[in-house]
Amino acid sequence: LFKSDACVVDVHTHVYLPEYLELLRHRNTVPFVLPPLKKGEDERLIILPGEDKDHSTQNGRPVGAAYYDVREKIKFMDLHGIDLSVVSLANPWLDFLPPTQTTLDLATRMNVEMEEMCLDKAAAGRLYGFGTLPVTSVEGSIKEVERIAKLPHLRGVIMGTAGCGKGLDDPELIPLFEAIARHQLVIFLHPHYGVSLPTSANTEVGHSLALALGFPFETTYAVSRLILSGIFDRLPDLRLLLAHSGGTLPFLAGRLDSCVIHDPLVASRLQHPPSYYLKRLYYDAVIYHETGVKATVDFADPKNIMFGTDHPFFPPLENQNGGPERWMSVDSNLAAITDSGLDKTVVQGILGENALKLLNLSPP
Ligand code: 5CU
Repeated sequence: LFKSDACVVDVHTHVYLPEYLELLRHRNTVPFVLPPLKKGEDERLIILPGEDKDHSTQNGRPVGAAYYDVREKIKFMDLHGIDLSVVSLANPWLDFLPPTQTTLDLATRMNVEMEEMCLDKAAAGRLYGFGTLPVTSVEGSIKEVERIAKLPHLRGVIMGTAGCGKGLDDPELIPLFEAIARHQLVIFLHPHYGVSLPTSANTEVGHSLALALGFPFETTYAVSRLILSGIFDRLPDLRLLLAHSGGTLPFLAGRLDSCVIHDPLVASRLQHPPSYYLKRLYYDAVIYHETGVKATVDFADPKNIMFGTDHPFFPPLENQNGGPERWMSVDSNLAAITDSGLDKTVVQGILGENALKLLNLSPP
């Protein structure tokens, strides 16, 4: 499908570090890991809110070696022509743990393990990482940011939209954002919770709508609230990379501007309309369709957009030929970039050069 001499960097790729998976194995409320349904099959991952309650999702999804083994990550990268990956812990990170010393210590170990994974011989110098925060403790998270900044392969932190429990516009988070900006780290903002949607008679939709719509709606809402809090007037250097092309933000930015401008209470708190700040954020290109890529390029600076895969999520359902098989989820994201009619330099930027620059990565 795709052959490129450009450096390809995957900024949206996850791992469940072994100690984290072990923690989930010992839990019986969401998030948790269930034993295999049948002998010889993989364990099952149950992580999304309410996933255990709905008939169509209660068995979760298989969690095999691709979710935790660095060699599988590299095999996947080789198969898809990916030169470098910036790996992050997968959701729901440490969001569900209380602000205890145990959680703070776990976060420190997660970050050391992430650094070690990048240094693993099997990684052959092709991995970087985003760190994990014990986010229910702001003070603990600030200390962890100081540690992350000293780990040579970590370039930022992955964060969900809950903050320490009250969303990203919680004033309690300001010192944490200040620390992240001071250390020139990037926040990779990723959804997990979805949004409350009207009740429906048909609940048999599996994970599809929570992932396709709930995730991007959540990002859209959380980032809009963050912007309305005025954080970017206070911290113009705070760098945010938004998962899934910013949810629906490139598409809805005009409406957000108009509604804010017509609301004097909110407008008076901001120095600029929301799209001014949104255009300065960073976006992955995990949107699976050229319309989404083109909308993001059209809206934000094309230098702010970066290729991602969401590995190890969305693997092929069945391997028809038994051999290594390219992932449809990856190929749709690649095709959305390479077949979009965009300028060659824009395409090369999205595939890798923008990430090399933003995250200060050494090309292989
Ligand atoms: O399939 C899923 O549940 C997910 C998830 O939880 N997180 C993610 O990044 N992609 C897919």
